[in-house]
Amino acid sequence: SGGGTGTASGGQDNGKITMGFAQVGAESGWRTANTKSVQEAAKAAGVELRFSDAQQKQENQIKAIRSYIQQKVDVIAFSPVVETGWDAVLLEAKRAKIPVILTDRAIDSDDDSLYETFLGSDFVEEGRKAGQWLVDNSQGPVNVVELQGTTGAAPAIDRKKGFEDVIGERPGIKVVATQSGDFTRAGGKQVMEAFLKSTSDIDVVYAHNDDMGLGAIEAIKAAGKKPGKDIRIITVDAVKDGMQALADGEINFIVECNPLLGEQLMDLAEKVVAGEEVPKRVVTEETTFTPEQAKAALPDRKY
Ligand code: GYE
Repeated sequence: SGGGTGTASGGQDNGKITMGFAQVGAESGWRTANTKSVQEAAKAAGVELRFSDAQQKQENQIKAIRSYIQQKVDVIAFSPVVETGWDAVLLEAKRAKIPVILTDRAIDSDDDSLYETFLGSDFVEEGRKAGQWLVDNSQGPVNVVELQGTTGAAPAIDRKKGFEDVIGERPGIKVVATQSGDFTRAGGKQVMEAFLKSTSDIDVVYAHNDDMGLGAIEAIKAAGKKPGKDIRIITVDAVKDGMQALADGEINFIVECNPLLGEQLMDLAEKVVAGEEVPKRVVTEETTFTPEQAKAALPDRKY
């Protein structure tokens, strides 16, 4: 278990590392690409992967982690649905000497001994990039509606914050309505429909992911308006469907968030299980895309 690669662990025979991975769900194109990346990288690294899908519910994730502890896996990796409420179960893992790696999303806890490392994006920075594009590409008053990710999730909290920090420099740019669309296409569509009814003069949609932006596009079209023109759209992720909409001019700007974390995760897991030191924080590298850049990138886009 945690301390080494010996045969003492119930989770392994034949020297293979066993990883319990508690995934958030299958809410978005990003998540699907992330799951595939983790599964493929485990295979390539010879890591035995036990995989669970929490359907965006923290209680399911806690159950999955408890079951990995019982199974005495060598390492637990998970992408926390929400930021808070993890101390108890992570303390159980710690007592069982099973190291924990946070991937993609962080937790909010005073005790950073509850995990070895956190691999993932800088979501505040992503929000800042979205805000900066808007500041650089608008004049006069701008009414923004915001489609937030899952309530309490690190990317929702941080992407909101980063965006607000930057647009705060420009008193004319205002978020006039904000609500969670749960990172799903259906959620984005539903919330946008409501916004279109309740809010006149929407200039810009800021969606915390591509899927919600794509849902908003459907709602905007159904209301007889042109996405990308009558209402400009900024999203985060840069999955294929988002990039296609960007190339087609229906989205105006996308901030990239890289879901291909599998290889780095397996690397970190091997080191942690071998008792080697790893950095407490590993930030993934990301860029941004305009329509022209999306057209150029699309042919080679892997997800
Ligand atoms: O942006 C969104 C997904 O945690 C970074 O979760 C991830 C986010 C991603 O549902 O599409």
